[in-house]
Amino acid sequence: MPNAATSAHPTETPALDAIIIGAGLSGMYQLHCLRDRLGLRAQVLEAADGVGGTWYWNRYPGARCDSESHSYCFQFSDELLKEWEWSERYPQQPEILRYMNFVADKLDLKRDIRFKTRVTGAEYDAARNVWHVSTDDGGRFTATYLITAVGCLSTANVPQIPGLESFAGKAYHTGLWPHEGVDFRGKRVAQIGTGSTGIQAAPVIAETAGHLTVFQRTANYSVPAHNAPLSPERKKELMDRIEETRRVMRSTPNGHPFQIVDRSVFDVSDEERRRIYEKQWEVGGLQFRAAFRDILLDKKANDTAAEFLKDKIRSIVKDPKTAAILADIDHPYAAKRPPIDSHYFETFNRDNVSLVDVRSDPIEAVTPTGIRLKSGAEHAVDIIVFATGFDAMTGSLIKLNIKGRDGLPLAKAWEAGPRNYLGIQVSGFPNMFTLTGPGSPSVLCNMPVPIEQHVEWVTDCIAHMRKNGIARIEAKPEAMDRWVAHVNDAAKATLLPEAHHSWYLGANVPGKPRVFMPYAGGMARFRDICNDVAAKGYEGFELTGAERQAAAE
Ligand code: NA7
Repeated sequence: MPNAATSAHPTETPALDAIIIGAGLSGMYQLHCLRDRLGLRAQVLEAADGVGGTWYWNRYPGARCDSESHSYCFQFSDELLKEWEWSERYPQQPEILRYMNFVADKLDLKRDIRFKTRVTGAEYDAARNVWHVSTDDGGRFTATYLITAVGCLSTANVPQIPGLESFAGKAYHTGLWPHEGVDFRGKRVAQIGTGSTGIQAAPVIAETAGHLTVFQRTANYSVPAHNAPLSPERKKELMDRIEETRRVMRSTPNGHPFQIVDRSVFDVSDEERRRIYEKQWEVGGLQFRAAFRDILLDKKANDTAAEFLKDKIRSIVKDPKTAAILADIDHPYAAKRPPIDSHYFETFNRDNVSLVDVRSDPIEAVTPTGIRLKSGAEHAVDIIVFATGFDAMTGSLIKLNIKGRDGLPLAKAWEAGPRNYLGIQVSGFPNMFTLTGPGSPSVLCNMPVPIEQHVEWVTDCIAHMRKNGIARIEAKPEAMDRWVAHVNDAAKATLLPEAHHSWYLGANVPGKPRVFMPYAGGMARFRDICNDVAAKGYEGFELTGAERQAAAE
């Protein structure tokens, strides 16, 4: 059968079974599952001119994954795993993009992805029980299922600083980086933001910039990544242990290939704890937080890790004033997404790097020649790099301009923060699935793990519907209420909500409701809950058969 939407950008297309928005990891795998496993007519719509999702856009200097390469890939296919070889412990953005193209080509996905096509609206048509989707090039698509695969971190957050439009130099957001790169040689560069991105970018920018000034609002912890090329022996070892790695990734709360050690910070002496932290520091990466089970559960336990890490900053950074500003961290370790780095703190020992504390002296304006602070201090710069993060988790969904039953906009349904069931479905939006949506573990995990779980659950759900003549699935409002309460309780059982300015809470975007968005109850537990819901005949969802639907219309 000819594919519904490969003909050159028609204004009307024949009905599809599914429209998938986004060609990152989740959209690609969802296409493969629906098309190649269930035999459905599925179409991916993608704004970029290539696959990759967040890895297509985030091409900033130093962009690298914080998950170890052997775990940051699809696990569903042995063939894909065996044919691909990672070169480093943590993969760099170009290598990840190559991997994603390898998968897309291997599974022959690109013929069903319409690139350079941005979705501008989606509306549920109750009479026909279909979704109508419109795109920026005048395209109109109709499908039974609407699946959003837009990622959690894809809507750039550029702060509305007065005077920005008057800046005579160049300004870039890290998440919308020019493909041709940016030449920093001899330039005075301002970097605003010290989250995971800023911490990766600063050391690389500093290598070529004339001068780099880092504007820090919230000081941050970071643990060295100890990135290195993978030796042939290590590659072999990783391949030999593939089954074990998979088992660990499926059983841990955050989908990483390491276990959290089952001991309390207070089970060991101060001296022993220090030795353990030193060892974890040498191991490097996100594994640092796995040293004890209570680091993210008990403030006193967390303080021991926090103090260790602040001491490290003070011992690395030579200028005591700069060290004090960097170590003046106001939240528990890992309550915000914990960055990992390659020589971040060491970068402040370079002659061409300086730090400005914009917590005590906030940015007031961008001028034609640079950045002015509240105190009146001016920093003349040629380039501004906004490493200021994203309108995370909900931003990209709301931007799609989705309207459910009776024209209800998703933006309205989520006015007070995201409300859904299992992170996947919103009452009033039948047959719409939001992959790794708010309320699912997503960003608290090594992303390919929650992506595979959500995609497979949706695939099984759609297969069940088709087998049993179910025309419509929709989360029940009361199931949604219970889930939102459970997501809140899971967050409250941890220290995560204590980072008041975190993007997990939506606090980085002015006016965004403060709701803890990801599910903190752990990936393994979430998987069990989702499986249980399915086993109980999709408990908490309203399933409507084709006949009942016809009778009601
Ligand atoms: P983050 O983690 O949201 O970090 C953004 C940084 O930018 C953070 O330091 C912010 O300070 C700072 N920021 C944001 N707006 C401003 C303004 N107006 N003035 C000064 N500083 C500002 O984004 P990342 O891109 O680093 O990381 C996102 C995720 O991508 C990461 O966690 C990984 O999962 C991958 P704040 O902390 O808000 O005071």
